[in-house]
Amino acid sequence: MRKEAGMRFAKLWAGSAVALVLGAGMAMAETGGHAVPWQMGLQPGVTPSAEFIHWFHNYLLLPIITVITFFVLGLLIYVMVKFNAKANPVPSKTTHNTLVEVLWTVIPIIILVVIAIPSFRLLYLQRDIPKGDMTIKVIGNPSWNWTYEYPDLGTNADGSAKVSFTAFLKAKDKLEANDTWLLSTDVPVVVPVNKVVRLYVTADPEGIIHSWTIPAFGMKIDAIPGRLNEDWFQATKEGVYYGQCSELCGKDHAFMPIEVHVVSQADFDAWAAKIKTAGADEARSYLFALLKAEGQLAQK
Ligand SMILES: [Cu+2]
Repeated sequence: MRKEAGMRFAKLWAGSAVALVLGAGMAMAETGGHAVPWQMGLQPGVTPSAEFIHWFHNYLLLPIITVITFFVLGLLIYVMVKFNAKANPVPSKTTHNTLVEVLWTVIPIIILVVIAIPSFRLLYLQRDIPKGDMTIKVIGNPSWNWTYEYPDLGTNADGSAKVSFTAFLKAKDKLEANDTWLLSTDVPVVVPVNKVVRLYVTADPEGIIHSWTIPAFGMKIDAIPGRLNEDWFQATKEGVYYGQCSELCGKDHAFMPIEVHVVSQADFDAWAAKIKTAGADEARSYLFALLKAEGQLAQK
């Protein structure tokens, strides 16, 4: 009887675990680019940095902390059962044990070294910025929005970029079928797939500190007034990716989202040609029409 109940429980547990994993996998495959309710784990990564971060978290840090947590829990339960006043009325007066003391010093050192080696490799991958295929300058504004400049698409006589636009939160009543409230912007950042994009990130000199983030790119960099920060990403999958300001910056901190469209080189070139002659709005509509025709823009 008991064994049957046990089997039923095991089957139920295995069933739910499979459903959970499948569900999470499906949710991930479907969304890409932003978090979803009841999501398990991290958003699918689409850059070398994000993939490394996910490997580091899922296959190294999480298993190690799980083993440590259960080991300490086991020790606590053992002590509570074996050495409580009832079970062990006359306590031992032992104070030192050289072997145990050496073990609890050396084992944590080994664990930290095992964590440190890939951790430094990840740090080098993120901070040793490769030669870029293109550059985007990102400026966090005190009015809670982001300005983007594409110096590669031409500069004016005074050195300023010809292509420069400010992305605002898309108003709730302007949302289209494929938009997400608080994540979609009126004009998105557009980059070509598989290209190394260097970012120069700063904030308005009279402004406040913001932080430019895309979780799926595994990147987060502060935008600081009077300081130029540098970062990079290489998105390997076409799609729409979202982020939000990640530095508490003031009253509209929650209303300055980031929307990046990773598109094919041909689509990027078409968008770049359009934005040079027409405005950012027109280039956006043009690009979205292109993507829709190619069946790439989700139509919910
Ligand atoms: Cu901000």
